Amino acid sequence: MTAFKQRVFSGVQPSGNLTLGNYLGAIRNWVSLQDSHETIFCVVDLHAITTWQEPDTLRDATREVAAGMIASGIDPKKSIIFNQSQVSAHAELAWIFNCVARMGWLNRMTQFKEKAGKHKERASVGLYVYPDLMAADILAYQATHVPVGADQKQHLELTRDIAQKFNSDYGVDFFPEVEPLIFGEATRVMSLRDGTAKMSKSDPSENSRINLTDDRDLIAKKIRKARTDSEPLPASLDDLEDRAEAKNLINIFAALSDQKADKVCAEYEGKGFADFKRDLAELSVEVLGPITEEMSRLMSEKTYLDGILREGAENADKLASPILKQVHDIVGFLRP
Ligand code: AQP
Repeated sequence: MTAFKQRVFSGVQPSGNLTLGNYLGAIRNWVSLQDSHETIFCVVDLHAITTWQEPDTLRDATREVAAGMIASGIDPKKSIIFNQSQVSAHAELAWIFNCVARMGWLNRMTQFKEKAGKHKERASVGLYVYPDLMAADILAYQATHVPVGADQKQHLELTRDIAQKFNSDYGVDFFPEVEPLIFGEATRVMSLRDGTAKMSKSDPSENSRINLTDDRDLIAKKIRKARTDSEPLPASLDDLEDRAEAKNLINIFAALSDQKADKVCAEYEGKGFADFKRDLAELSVEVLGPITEEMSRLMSEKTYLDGILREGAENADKLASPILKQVHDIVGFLRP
């Protein structure tokens, strides 16, 4: 008898180059789940267009995210890899969830506030209802576990609220409770220029992030140029509470070397940043170099990547279609 495997869903937006944040906060953690769970990984292009994307760039970025997943160790034989727009259940279920979620819930979402900034009247409606689409991404597969960076925690709480309200509105026990899986020493990787801002694909400053398309020299250069302070490193992470940039670099070092952040601190106690940055640059190049090189090789194999995405979409659709049909029946949509 085959043991029951819990279903995992997660995604990345093709809204720019993959960053070290996407890698450490999300993709890297997906790899180890492939053997123990049924895993579905999605390039969420419907999410990407909540802010305007140039169409050809979006197509390239979609392949690039798929290449990044595969180069990081996601195995298309073990996991479903596809792009969201190819499986219509996502958009259809998102509409139903737009009618389940409450305006008050969405008004509390900090990501919308951060991304829309002072100009929320000019933000797209899509950006506002983004969390409803995210709930649909997960629940279209009745997935129960979602490995993400810490920034997505609030959206996952909303997913739980939507699932609960749907179940209670229609008197069913249909959508499962979703668990966020947030792990590693770098659950929130910060900008290399400002330790209080999240490292993000769409930050206008290239030096704020490491892209998985950067070559070895550029990775090392960005680490060397990362903002720090003039104090020596302390013995423990607790002593870095007011030194956001230093804390971020320690967390990155810890995540890349699979160590606890406190251990890294202890190792560099009393030293200045010159030594530490030299070692971090070396470590980053050692870990990321093979991934960025494999990604760039895969990008020259468009037919292969498109084949993976096509097959992934077919398999994803086979899982989501019957679930969506049941949702239609529950809601009362006539299927004559
Ligand atoms: N800085 C980060 N630290 C840790 N995890 C992160 N993630 C993103 N940035 C960091 C995680 O990566 C996964 C995919 O994120 P996404 O592409 O769907 O959207 P995002 O969180 O909005 O990422 P970006 O890079 O900031 O994109 P833009 O600039 O387009 O908005 C998620 O699991 C996320 O937690």
